[in-house]
Amino acid sequence: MKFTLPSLPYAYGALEPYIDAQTMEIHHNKHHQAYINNLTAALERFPEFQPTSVESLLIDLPAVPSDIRTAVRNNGGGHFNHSLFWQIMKPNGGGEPDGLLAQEIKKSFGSFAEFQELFNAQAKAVFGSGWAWLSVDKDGKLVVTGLPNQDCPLSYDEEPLMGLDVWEHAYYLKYQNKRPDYISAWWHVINWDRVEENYRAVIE
Ligand code: MN3
Repeated sequence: MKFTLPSLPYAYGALEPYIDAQTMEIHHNKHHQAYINNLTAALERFPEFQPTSVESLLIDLPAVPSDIRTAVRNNGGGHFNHSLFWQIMKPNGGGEPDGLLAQEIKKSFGSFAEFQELFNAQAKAVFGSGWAWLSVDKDGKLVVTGLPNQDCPLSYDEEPLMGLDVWEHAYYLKYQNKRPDYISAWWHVINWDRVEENYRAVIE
């Protein structure tokens, strides 16, 4: 199984002014690539252990040889999480979702505004590095969580629909210490069509 860097579905500068081109380039080309390199290096130590996908690794971390389990958790998570992150953003994105997901958000959280408030609170509350997530739990319910480092909802029996990277490398060049400003800006680049697709893939 060979892991490769997915190309971005838009140019590095396409999410300006909300996310700057230099951050996007370093984030994609250096950080994401490093997770792939480190994941590959870890798995090369156990050639008899052949995963079928990065998802399968994260869904069943206890099945990973214990010597490389932490490396797979961090770097496999890094690869999966960033691959999803690039897809759920787009230029001229933002606004509010419609369709099935919008109905479910309303049912689960009361309103889009209440969902957004909860998601923002989780993103702000991540201590140090991590992500905020909207996922579907094992009972089919929408859940908003904050997870540390590169932990992936898949490892918690949840299907991630969208995630916000709040590692400093995701925003520091433009926003410095002002994580809340980055979080507010990010809502302008969400690709709701893609998040809706992710939701349908889980429930259908
Ligand atoms: Mn990142």
